[in-house]
Amino acid sequence: MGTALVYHEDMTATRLLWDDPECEIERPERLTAALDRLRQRGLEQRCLRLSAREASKEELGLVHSPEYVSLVRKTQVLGEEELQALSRQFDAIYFHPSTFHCARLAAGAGLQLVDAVLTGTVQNGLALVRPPGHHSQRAAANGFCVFNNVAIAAAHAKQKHGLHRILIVDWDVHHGQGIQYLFEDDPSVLYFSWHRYEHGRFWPFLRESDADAVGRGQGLGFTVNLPWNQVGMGNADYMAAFLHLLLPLAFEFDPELVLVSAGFDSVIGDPEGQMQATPECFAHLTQLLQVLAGGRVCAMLEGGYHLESLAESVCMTVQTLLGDPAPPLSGPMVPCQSALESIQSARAAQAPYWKSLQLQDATPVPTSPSTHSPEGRPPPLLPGGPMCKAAAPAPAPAPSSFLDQPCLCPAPSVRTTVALTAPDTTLVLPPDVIQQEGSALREETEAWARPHKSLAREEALTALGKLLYLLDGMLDGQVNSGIAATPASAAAATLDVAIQRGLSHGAQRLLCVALGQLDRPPDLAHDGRTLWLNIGGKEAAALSMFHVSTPLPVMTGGFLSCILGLVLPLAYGFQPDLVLVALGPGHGLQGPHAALLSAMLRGLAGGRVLALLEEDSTPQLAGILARVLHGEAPPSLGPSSMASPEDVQALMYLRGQLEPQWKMLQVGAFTPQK
Ligand code: X5A
Ligand code: ZN
Repeated sequence: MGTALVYHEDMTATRLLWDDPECEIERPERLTAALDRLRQRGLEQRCLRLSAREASKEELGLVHSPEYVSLVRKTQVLGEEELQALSRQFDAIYFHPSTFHCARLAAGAGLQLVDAVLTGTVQNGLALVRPPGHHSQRAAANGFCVFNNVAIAAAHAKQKHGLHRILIVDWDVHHGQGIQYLFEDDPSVLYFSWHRYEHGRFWPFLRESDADAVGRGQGLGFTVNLPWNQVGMGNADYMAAFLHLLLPLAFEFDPELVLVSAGFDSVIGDPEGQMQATPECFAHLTQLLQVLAGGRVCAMLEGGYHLESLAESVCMTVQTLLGDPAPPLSGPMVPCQSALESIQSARAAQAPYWKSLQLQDATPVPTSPSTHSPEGRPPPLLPGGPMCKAAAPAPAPAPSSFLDQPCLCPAPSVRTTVALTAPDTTLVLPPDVIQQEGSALREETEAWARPHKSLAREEALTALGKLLYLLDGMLDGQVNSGIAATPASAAAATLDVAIQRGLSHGAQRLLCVALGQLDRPPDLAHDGRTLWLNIGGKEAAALSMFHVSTPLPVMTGGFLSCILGLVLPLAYGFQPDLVLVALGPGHGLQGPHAALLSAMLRGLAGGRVLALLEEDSTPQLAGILARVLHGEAPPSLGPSSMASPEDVQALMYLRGQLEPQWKMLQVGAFTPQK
């Protein structure tokens, strides 16, 4: 449905007119650098370009006092001396004769974006604005911010569009205390912010930036602060924060709209943040947010002072909003101790208000699940063979070693290919290519099928031929993702062949998520090249770190914690370059659940995901999966039920078994007793 890019050149006008080392980083080039890079990448041209308008006095009045708005209006006619004197009345602020105009455009840009998304003109978008907004308060400018762009947009979405639940994700490296103050008692706005804190020793030095500030009155639990107490937080830390803190709450909240205070001073290279996360991380954060609110995501620029990193991160965000798959994350996916402590303390502070956090943090890790094997003892973890270390903290081969292989080049010309037998689906593959007696593909298909009795029938053989054709397209980099069908009786064998074929044709690490009754192929080596994850097994079991089975959670809440707390941490830790998702016999997944799982797995392997369905799946299921793999937002699941005690038990058991090897599973660290 499209992505809006809201901008106005006039917003480059405001600038610092005197000497002030604290404020000099907030420069006009921030906007031009971001926009130039978007053009270079051809991303700007793919967006719906909207020219920003000024917010009205009434619109500014949604969050600011009339006196404050007129004070800012008066700066238009002040001389440099007076501007400087007024600026000194606020913390980290400069005024310029153009400030009022720019700040009204910045707020107006956010309003236009929200209107475009909520009227269905576009699916999502980014407002590239200056000055930023999240520090500004009802009657105060603060931290380069004059009007609170995101807060105004949220108030407008409530007032003009009648929304009841808005999620604000503030990934800027500073605490958006302005947004926090404006909505602290408002349960219709869930505000999440992570920020450099260093136990209160970092600007803006506020006690209320800590994890125990959780909102007040009706708004208790609707302010979520994640203070970083050390610099150097990286991709694994940010991903862990989303998987283990933000997303469980966000799904439970079930927002109608997601606003992002998109500051990029949290990226590597930024002088303010001193963090380590790479620009690609913002593609992943964006993609994770796109599964909420039916994909209605409005991002607005806040900070970001390293021009190169800023431009690159803005491109990653826009590219992802446009539906392109996220580039794989680099570096070992191991959150640091300090990050884990922060995440744990935020979870503990929020637990009284969120049922998605309650059971898990209250349940002691069992040594054996109640549902486990009749012998009563779980099988020991196998060491995992020679490649075991590949997925351990210091991966060898390093992820980058496979990223430059030709079969893995990004952005294939075809994003999603569909190979289904149903007549009403777009069939990209000519059937005769596969069926032709003596054709190369036919012969190869027959050779792969020979060891499998279930693949002897013509229908099974034809389906396998199509799947192999599609898989080859993916491995060659011509096609990004795909969806294929197979007769139910041939599902296991077809999956087996797909795995072997993937591994022998260029995939270094293959993640297979098998739903329903699909056994791990018997001859699959424990060499660390395949991570086998079965959802729908009889019991929770980790036969090795690469062979995990868990029952299908009965409740939606359990399904969500299974994805966020198990599947994605394992998947991100494994760093596959090919993902197979198979909906096998008795998978029991409803369309929206299957769509959500597939949408989230798209974050792996550069979106190189092949979904395998049973032939008699409904056209609706095939359709929804094809759309999601293509980059469309999955439908929202609605308010989620609580996980059942059995669901939680299975998850906690597996976490206990697997945490030593898969560090992304860690939800928190125990703070040493003082
Ligand atoms: C929007 C933003 C930072 C202010 C830092 C003052 N403001 N030291 O990133
Ligand atoms: Zn900032």
